[in-house]
Amino acid sequence: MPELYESPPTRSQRAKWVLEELEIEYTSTVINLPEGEQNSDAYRAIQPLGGVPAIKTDSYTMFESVAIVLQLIDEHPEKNLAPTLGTPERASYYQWCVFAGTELDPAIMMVFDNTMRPEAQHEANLAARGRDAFATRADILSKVLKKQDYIAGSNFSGADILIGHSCFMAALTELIGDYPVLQSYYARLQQRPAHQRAYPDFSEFTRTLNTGDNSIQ
Ligand SMILES: N[C@@H](CCC(=O)N[C@@H](CS)C(=O)NCC(=O)O)C(=O)O
Repeated sequence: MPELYESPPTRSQRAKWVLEELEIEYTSTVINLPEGEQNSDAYRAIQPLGGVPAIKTDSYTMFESVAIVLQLIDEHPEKNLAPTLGTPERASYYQWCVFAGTELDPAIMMVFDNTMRPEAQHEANLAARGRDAFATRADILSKVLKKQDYIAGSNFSGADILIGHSCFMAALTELIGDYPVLQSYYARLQQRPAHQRAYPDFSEFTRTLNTGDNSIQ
């Protein structure tokens, strides 16, 4: 049975969401980030950067939220969470999966780090740069999602799990409000039972974010 290393609510939610969508039984180890558990030698042997998520299966250990989602979906082709290999739809799927990790995450995290991280020095100019970067990317996504329900076409796929988590982070950082198309897309994703299992009510966490009682990284 796979073991998920997680710290809710972080990018480990992507791995949890895909496990839930694929109906894979798994066990979970919570890495307490505020307590620094990610820096233990034991965890660094699993994830050398000390981040979450990571996953350990009978045959491999891996990290990187985007890669974990892609790998688990490939192991369960019967669940149809990725378009057929070699098709134009598959090209779009790869594009948006990578876009989530390389374009959306850095923009959103720049805003998060400079507005919400309790222990950090906040730099207003960096927050503004993050907002600008997010705006450009949100416009690109909105143009696509105006024409179709899901980011890689008419069917839900792993790309929606990856971009959907970015929408969660964009909601947390109050970035999504200016993008109604993105908001209704995210609302559609939130209706999925697997999403609801992976993203329980995090409002208590959000409430304590600025008090320093909690931390997300
Ligand atoms: N690119 C990595 C980023 C992983 C990452 O930085 N995760 C954050 C939580 S969202 C973390 O664990 N930070 C703790 C730390 O780096 O000490 C992924 O997508 O899995």
